[in-house]
Amino acid sequence: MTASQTSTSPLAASETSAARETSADTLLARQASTDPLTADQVAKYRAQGFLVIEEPQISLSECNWCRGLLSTLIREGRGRNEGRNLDLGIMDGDQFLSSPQILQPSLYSAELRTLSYRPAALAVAKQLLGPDATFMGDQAILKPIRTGGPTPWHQDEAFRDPNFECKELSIWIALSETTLKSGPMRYVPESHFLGVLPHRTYGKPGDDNAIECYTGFDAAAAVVCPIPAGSMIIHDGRTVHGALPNTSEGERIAYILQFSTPPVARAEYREYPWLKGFRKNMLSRRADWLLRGGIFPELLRIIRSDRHSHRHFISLFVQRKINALRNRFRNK
Ligand SMILES: O=C(O)CCC(=O)C(=O)O
Repeated sequence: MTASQTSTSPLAASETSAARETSADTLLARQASTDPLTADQVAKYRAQGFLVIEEPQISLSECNWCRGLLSTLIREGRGRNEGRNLDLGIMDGDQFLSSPQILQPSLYSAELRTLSYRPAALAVAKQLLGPDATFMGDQAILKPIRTGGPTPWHQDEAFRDPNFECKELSIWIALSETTLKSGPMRYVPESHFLGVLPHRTYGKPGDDNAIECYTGFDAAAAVVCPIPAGSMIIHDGRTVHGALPNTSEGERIAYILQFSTPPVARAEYREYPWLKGFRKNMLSRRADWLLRGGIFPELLRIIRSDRHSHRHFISLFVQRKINALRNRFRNK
């Protein structure tokens, strides 16, 4: 599907609203239950560090609507200057295996917040992380037909500021069927008990937008998880996971919702060496954009967003400043 063939046409929009009415009933039913997961599912998640929900939770028409929105945002390069539209791809000989990604797409398309599964996703997060859990952000990863690159092994927590602690989880939603050939997710069971493992940067030389966990776990124990469109996988922030390349004739798009408890500053200073120099190009684009006045639309977007509650956002900001001061004195 090209950017101009997405669900923005009136026909597609009316199909979408009909489907969304149907999913509203499902939504009401879900909201009635505060604990969406069964005790068995919770036990499995806690034991393995991930949980596959095979039964589609989102209708096909809603998947198509969401896929259309996200692939347009990715292809139009929305958020590129802000450092939110990047590629996790790598060179394979002469060929670039691409994996374009957009971070925080709901900042650019508020419609995404109306996804029928959103309230249920928050309820899942509260059930697994506790009542303080809030929405941390969203992202989408597209693996193009035949040349979609793999996603390297990693733990989500290894991307975070090492001087804060929180519990987090992601809900990985397949917006198209993921088969063994179209870039399915793979998970290393019980790896969430291993702590944060060593990572290194990964990507195109000079444009490494991803990190890779390269030691300390048993890749041979990984479970590959192909799932139908509308189904999802919940994983812990410490579970080692990645995805296979897309060698199929269909595009693979996943929409990922992330939730966390409020981050708390660590008493002891810690560094993640792999974050030094990581995403340098992207971060310098972002710094330029902010300095050239981007700071104003950025603040407006954050104020209007539902990313973390504003209380969490302000407390994180204040704690970061305190931490930076503390580190400056520590280094004197
Ligand atoms: O979709 C992918 O290829 C990777 C997703 C991922 O790593 C995540 O959801 O944490």
